Amino acid sequence: MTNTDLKALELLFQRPLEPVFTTRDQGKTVLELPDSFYTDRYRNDADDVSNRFSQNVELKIPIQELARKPNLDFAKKLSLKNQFSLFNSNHQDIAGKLIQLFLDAPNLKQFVSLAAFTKDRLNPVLFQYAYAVAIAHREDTREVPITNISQVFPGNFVEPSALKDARQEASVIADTGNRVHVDIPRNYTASDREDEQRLAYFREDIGVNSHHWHWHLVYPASGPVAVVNKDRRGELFYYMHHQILARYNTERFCNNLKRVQPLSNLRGEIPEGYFPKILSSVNNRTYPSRISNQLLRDVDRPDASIEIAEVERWRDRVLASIDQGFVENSSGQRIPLDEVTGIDILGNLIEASSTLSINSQYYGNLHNQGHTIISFAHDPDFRHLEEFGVMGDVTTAMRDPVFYRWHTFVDNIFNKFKTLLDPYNASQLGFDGVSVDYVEAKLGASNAQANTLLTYWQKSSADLAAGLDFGPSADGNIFASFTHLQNAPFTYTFNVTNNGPKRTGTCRIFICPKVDERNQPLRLEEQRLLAIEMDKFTCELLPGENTIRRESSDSSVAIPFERSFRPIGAAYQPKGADELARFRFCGCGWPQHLLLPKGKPQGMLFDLFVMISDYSQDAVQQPTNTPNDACSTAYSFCGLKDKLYPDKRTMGFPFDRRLPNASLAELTGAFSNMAKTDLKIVFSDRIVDKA
Ligand code: CUO
Repeated sequence: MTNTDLKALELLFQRPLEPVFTTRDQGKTVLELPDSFYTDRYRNDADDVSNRFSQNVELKIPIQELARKPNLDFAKKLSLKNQFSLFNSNHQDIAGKLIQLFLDAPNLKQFVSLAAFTKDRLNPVLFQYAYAVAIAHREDTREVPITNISQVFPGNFVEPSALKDARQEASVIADTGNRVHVDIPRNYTASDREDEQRLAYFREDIGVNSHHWHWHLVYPASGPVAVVNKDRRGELFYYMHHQILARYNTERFCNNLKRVQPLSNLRGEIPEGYFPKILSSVNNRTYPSRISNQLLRDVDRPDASIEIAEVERWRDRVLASIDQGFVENSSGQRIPLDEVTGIDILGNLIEASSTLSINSQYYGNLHNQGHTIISFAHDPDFRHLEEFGVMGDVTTAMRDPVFYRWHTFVDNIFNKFKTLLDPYNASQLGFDGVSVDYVEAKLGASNAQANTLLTYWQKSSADLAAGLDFGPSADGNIFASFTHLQNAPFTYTFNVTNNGPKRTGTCRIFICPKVDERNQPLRLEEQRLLAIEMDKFTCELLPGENTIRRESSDSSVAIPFERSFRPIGAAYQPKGADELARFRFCGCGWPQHLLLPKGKPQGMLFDLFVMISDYSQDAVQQPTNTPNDACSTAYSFCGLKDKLYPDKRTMGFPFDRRLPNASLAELTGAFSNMAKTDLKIVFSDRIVDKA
């Protein structure tokens, strides 16, 4: 990146808790601030401080004076040491204003100045969030890569003793190349006395949590309309979280646990306790824990107040609206919940997006306030001066078993709406003259057996340096090793006969578990709610026989490990324009290493389901002049940047609605454009070191 302004923006992701004048970019670069930028703490020593940090640097980037200093009073309610929560309406509001302020900066230089000026005056997590949203949405910052959140605030993702080791390693061993990898322990949050611990590898996976953070970053619920009002965002809120639950429930079957029970009763005890043992960067305390069998109570604190009865009232109103088939806006107008837009309306209203909800006064703030009540269960009236637990933070919420219980409650509301719609009919499901004759999924090895896939543990490492503040010198890489589930890459092959002219189809691949945790067969209605989207892509069908091949690594759901944990320093950045474009906003996507559920050592059976639908009914006309987006591989959950969602069917099609047949076999028997085969996932309990 030759433009020093863009470089400065990139550097502001580094060392989030250090003052903005300290060296960045491995000690090579410093931002030269106007005197008026120094906070009161350093103002009298501004010369000293700036001289001290500008010795021996290779590059000084001058920061322009601000034309007008912003009034930051709107953010006062959130102190620099408070925890910041996207589920908290006050915090959402503050973030919305800050994003608007960033977007309003008239040019790149003034945006850089504004960011440098505000950074040390605002809560650092708030700053990093709003800053990342602004970078993602400003026209002039398209080339700035957004640092992965696990690197900005590593404490939210890993066991804190690993960070201590990392700091020590960095202070003792000057040469980055000689530093050992710091090991993040496995299974550190509970013992196997706790059944839920069997899923810890999924809940506490760094890639899973960073995906979830990234999704909420791409689809904020409040803020400037231009940022919030993205194509089908409410529907995508439903679908992305629905898919997380399908995966989680299937993962539970693999570990002999039953499906998640929805948290429908906010008056009962929550049997699942959770002790996160991770550190919040802003106050250097571990996130509060929740004991087993905790009762939820009304929250009445300076930073949040919500009564359980209010949430129940919102829930009842939403459910009643679904039964009636319409919602009412604030002027009492009835808006039908139809089969195309109904789910999008409900998604924004239930989440709730204060900017997009059709009537936030009446339908309230159901999903977010659920997060809030649960996250303060340990100290609802602030008598112990404790902050929220992991459920209050999008970077950490998925670690807690109760996340899945709350989201199952939310998902059941969406599913209820979908279940009331008519089942799909033959004209919606079929594709005349197209027949899928054969499907298989196979590992790469030449002697591999078709339809037997493999999972195992893998030990990988990622660079956590960006977020390590006050290291000995502003340098270097800190590699942390951790163990995660992995799957061996595989290839799908389908044989398709096209008894018509050349045409285009959309190939949709799902896997559905066949049996539950007790080995009892699942009905189609259960399978459809557990269907896991694996991939979706368009395919050209020539007249006659076609063979379609697709690699698991090309999945429209997932992003590669390397993209989740890429190093982002100048030395790593690609030169070519296309390559550089890839470097942009591309961190959203399900982690490829969790593409397949774990399976079982003896093998676990799934239905591999393939459907080719008629592209002429699926295609979406993108508005002209949208910039070419180089990272569109994970669009199923994340959409395309600055574009319409590229599939006209409702998300999850054909499993989002009831189906006209009694079983999956009957369905694929009735429609030639669908096929299924038995697929076995075998888990091998060994740890493979990443080469
Ligand atoms: Cu993603 Cu509840 O929406 O965490």
